[in-house]
Amino acid sequence: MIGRVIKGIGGFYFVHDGHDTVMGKARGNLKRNKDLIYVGDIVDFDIDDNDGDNECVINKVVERKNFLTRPPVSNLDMLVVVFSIIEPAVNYPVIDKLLAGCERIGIRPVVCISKKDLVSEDELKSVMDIYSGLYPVVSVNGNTGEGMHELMDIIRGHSAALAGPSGVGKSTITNHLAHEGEENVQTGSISEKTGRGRHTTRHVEIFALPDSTYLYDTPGFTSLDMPEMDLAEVRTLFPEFRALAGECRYNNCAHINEPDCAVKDAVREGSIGKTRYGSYLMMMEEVKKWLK
Ligand SMILES: Nc1nc2c(ncn2[C@@H]2O[C@H](COP(=O)(O)OP(=O)(O)O)[C@@H](O)[C@H]2O)c(=O)[nH]1
Ligand SMILES: [Mg+2]
Ligand SMILES: [Zn+2]
Repeated sequence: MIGRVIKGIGGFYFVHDGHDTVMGKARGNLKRNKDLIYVGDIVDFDIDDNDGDNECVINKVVERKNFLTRPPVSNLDMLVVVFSIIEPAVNYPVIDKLLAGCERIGIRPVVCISKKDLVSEDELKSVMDIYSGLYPVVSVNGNTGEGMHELMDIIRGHSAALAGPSGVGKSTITNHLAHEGEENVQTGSISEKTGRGRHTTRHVEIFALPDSTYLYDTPGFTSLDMPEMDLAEVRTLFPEFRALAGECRYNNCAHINEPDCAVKDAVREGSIGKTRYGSYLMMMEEVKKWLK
């Protein structure tokens, strides 16, 4: 049978087969390599009829679509990049780097603006407009649950994790989404179920939600590993720059000092966000430093 590993504790794995969760161990030959099974792995398993604690035995890990090492998870379809506009104030380079990291790894990013109750409609719209042509954008209020169904509809049928700075409301959103499909939305009851505090997520664990939706509950990551990259790769991670390919005077335009640059024109006209371009320049500087 085929299932997804949704939790691992001390050599035991919890495998969700689409309906139920069974607990078991890896077959002997799988165990020899350390860390061979990641939370998120799709595995081939058998139900173990022998007496004992095991309900299943894992035969094999299906080839991973992708994996991250910090936190260690695999097979993510989507990353929901969460940030508030104030409290805490948005840090565009941090957000844009997460989005660029998704582009690089091949994970679909979703932009989620939290704490919409703290800003005016106009302010919210101006930030949503920066991203709305690029990625799915949703705004949410963790106090009222506003926007949570919309976010659920975006991730439905996919495996998704929340990322973003601490304090922006990721745990609050997780609590809402984990109860999608239930009659009464009750913040805080995740901790009742799992017996741990809301703010003390230490292990990665996946919530199996309705409609084959898997929500990865991680300690929260604020950045993605960005291993060696050359300068020319940075501009490929901005979809709005890619859309203008061939429109700059120079084919290999870095969109910085070159004349007749379509990207700089778009920034001037406002069709590319100033903050997006600012994040690009910052990433270019960082890569230059690594290359030295
Ligand atoms: N005003 C407001 N506060 C929120 C909202 N969502 C979460 N918070 C508060 O922001 C704080 C941080 O939330 P938390 O979910 O722990 O953020 P995390 O660090 O990203 O997991 C908590 O005090 C929440 O009650 C929201 O939509 N509006
Ligand atoms: Mg949290
Ligand atoms: Zn250019």
